[in-house]
Amino acid sequence: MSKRLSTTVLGVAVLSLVTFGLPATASAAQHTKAERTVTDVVPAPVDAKPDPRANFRLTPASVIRADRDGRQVAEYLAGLLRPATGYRLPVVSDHRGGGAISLETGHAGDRVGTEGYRLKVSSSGVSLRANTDKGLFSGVQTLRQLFPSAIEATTVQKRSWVVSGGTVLDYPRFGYRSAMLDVARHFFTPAQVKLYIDQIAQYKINTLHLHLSDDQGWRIEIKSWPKLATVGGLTAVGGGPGGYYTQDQYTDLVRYAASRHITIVPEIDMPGHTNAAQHSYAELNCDGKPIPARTDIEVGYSSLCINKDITYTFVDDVLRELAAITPGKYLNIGGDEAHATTPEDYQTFAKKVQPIVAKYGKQITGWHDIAKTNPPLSAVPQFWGTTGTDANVAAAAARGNKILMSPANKAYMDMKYHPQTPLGLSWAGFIEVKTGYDWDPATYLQGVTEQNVIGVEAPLWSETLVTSEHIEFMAFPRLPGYAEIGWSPKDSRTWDAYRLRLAKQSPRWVQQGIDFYRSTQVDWE
Ligand code: IFG
Repeated sequence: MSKRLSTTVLGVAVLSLVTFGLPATASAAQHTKAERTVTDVVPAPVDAKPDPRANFRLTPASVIRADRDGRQVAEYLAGLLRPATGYRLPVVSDHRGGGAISLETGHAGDRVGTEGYRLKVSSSGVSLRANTDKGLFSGVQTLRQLFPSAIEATTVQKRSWVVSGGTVLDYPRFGYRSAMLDVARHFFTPAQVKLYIDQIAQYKINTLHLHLSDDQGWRIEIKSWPKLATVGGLTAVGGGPGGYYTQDQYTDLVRYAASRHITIVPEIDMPGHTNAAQHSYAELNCDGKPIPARTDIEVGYSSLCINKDITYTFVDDVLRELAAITPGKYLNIGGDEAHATTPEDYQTFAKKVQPIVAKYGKQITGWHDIAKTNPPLSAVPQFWGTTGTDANVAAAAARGNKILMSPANKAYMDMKYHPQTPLGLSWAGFIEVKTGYDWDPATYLQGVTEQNVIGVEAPLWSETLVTSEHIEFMAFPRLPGYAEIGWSPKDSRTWDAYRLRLAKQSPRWVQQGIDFYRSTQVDWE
């Protein structure tokens, strides 16, 4: 081969190596363009400053560095990033040089409090600092959204991973940001509940209220009253197979939720919504006679027997066992729709039961109907009305009770989006995405203002929901809006700006396999 020809061949070889070869030197643009910026994040941060010159590229050599207190969150972050990147992303306690995502706890300043964080993304690395691991977890949810949405894929995606540059300083407006799942009307398995936990955790929700008992089903094992689960757990709305959590399964759910920095709040609804319990134990009925199981969706016909001693033995045993496996500070004792309990009996029941919660070291939360019983000041009535006034709730707030806001005509995710929505109910009205977003917990109720509000909850009742797909269709896209209402500064929340950020969330849901409702109010990506 002539010298010139061999030189040409060599030249072509070198050129091709460089262009397609290992040490990628492709144009800088391909590797530094970010899909998102810090101003796209949901919930909207307190302060987000983009810096496109500071994009960070994750590479196979990247590491996640964490101090001891940040290790659990670092491993969680690695678990989020490894599947789609295929990178090793070791979690290390020390690392010299750049290319690291570093998580540090402590000295983040008082302004960010216990749930906030400071995030800085620069071309040399990512720094996330918070006063607690809970704050790091919040920051990781923000960092996650600065990656391309393909990061949510569960299989390796051959592409570059550019994280949008900039700084974020963030902390929540309300400390209690909750979702409720009704596992009583229809039972959802531990795996289904864990899936929902992961879906709500990405929007900084920190509480999951499980509605564990109702007329149609009892869903938690109580060892001193075994038939509650073995009989009361057999049924469900529509006659389905039902189910229940053993105490071990419930404990595992509590642990899983805690690993996502979510606290479980268990609800035993009483004195109404008790048919499953009274079907399981005839002695709980005033006349001691058995009553049939109910699988319809009527409400307000059942009541514990207020003047029987066994009722309070039952309540004490249930709350004692539940408190023992619930590390969170609240037990929810329901209290709604006690239409089969006289007002006097309702008061009698409250006076006997509320001290039992305290005896087991827990604080009360319950539907706002409990406000009329003058509960302890540590109790949190949960507003579920549909009008802007409620004298009992305003009085409770005036006394010093904090109110959890979940007005049914704004926050009930089991409400249909519109009349043709195949799932859900409509007694509180239709809740399109904008309706669910465009309200404020501190101005909804007369006499309940910012300092009276502990936070917001988005309940999802399951009369008409059977599968995880049903849960997802009703929760998405509304749930991120409630998360933003609970987290973001009030004056930075406008529908016109939010709907643009919400649209950019949808590719993540597609990657996560969430079949969300494509509201025409949003120009989905
Ligand atoms: N109201 C009942 C729920 C459920 C709901 C469905 C409360 C507090 C209607 N009580 O909401 O049991 O049936 O939207």
